[in-house]
Amino acid sequence: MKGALIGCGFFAQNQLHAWRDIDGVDIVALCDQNAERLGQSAGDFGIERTYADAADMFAAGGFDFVDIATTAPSHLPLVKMATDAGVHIICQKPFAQNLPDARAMVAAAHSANKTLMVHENFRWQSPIQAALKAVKSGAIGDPFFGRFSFRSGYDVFSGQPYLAEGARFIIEDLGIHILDIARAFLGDVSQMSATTQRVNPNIKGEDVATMLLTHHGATSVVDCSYATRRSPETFPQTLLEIDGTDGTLRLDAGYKLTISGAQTVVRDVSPPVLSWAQTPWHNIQESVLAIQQHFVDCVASGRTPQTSGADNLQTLALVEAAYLSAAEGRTVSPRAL
Ligand code: NAD
Ligand code: 89Y
Repeated sequence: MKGALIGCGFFAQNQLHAWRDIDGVDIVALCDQNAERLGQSAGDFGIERTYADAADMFAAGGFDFVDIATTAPSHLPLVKMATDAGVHIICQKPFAQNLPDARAMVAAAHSANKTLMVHENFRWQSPIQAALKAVKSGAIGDPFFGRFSFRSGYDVFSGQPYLAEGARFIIEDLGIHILDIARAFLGDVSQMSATTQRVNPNIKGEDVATMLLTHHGATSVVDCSYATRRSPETFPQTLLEIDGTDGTLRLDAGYKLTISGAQTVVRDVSPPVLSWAQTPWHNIQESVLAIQQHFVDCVASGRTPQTSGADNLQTLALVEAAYLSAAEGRTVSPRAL
């Protein structure tokens, strides 16, 4: 399978490493408006075809899928170019800046009969997968409560300076992953209420968000903070507490998974550090390999990916619902958005 990648920035380096690790995939072309980044990635990964303009890359063709690794404002035009060119698409999160754009991308891929998957990778982290497997196997009975918690003081702004500049920050950038994890465990959401705070005076958006979600038969709390200085620093771990009718599951700091059912079992579910990974990012980096492998498997077999564009509309609706709830001080139904 031949691929092309657009956006050779901070995170795309992980994606390029992961593509290199996947059997049967060859990235044959790269695109970035920034000549320096384009040249650096082309050199590092030995990719000869480079383009400053995505339209030129699609016109030249010669690839089966495109990996869109740019930030959200460019996703709609790039996805439309890809569907016009008749290639499959994997696109970074946040999928879109608003629901109408996201729906337009899903419709375009549907009309072109091409796979459109969102690179929503946090649920693919191996500690999260271990916990999901346990809950889905019935180890704690029927879950009725979840807490999905990401609290850190890690400086994400040095690698991703744009995160300090937008009117929206933690829900759109990071909370989106944790909301998706909540959906993976407890299903879709009928009601959302949220509060937001900005603690760091040097950024524009909110860096703390606390969200209460109603699922079918369960309630959850999704709490996110980039203003939490604590020891141990847990970036980029998502901590879990799930209560079920027959027991409880905890994923604690240091990737310690405790399942208390008929007996209590404690496991170390630390993710491996891949050859190209750096701690503490290794957890995220391993999930990049896992989600990209899932994309390849789905395209090859014609299956719909777990985090397809259509599925991701539900996660994006939670993001919009959280901002609306926080702004208006009321409970919001994501289905009405
Ligand atoms: P970045 O700004 O470092 O890189 C984006 C690159 O895209 C830049 O080099 C820019 O020149 C290029 N670009 C933008 N529009 C373009 C266009 N139309 N044509 C060609 N090139 C274009 O950003 P980043 O930090 O790498 O983030 C990219 C995306 O990845 C964001 O949406 C971010 O939220 C996401 N991200 C995801 C994870 C994750 O775990 N899934 C982690 C970090 C970042
Ligand atoms: O951009 C974010 C993401 O998707 O995962 C972590 C991150 O890099 C900073 O919050």
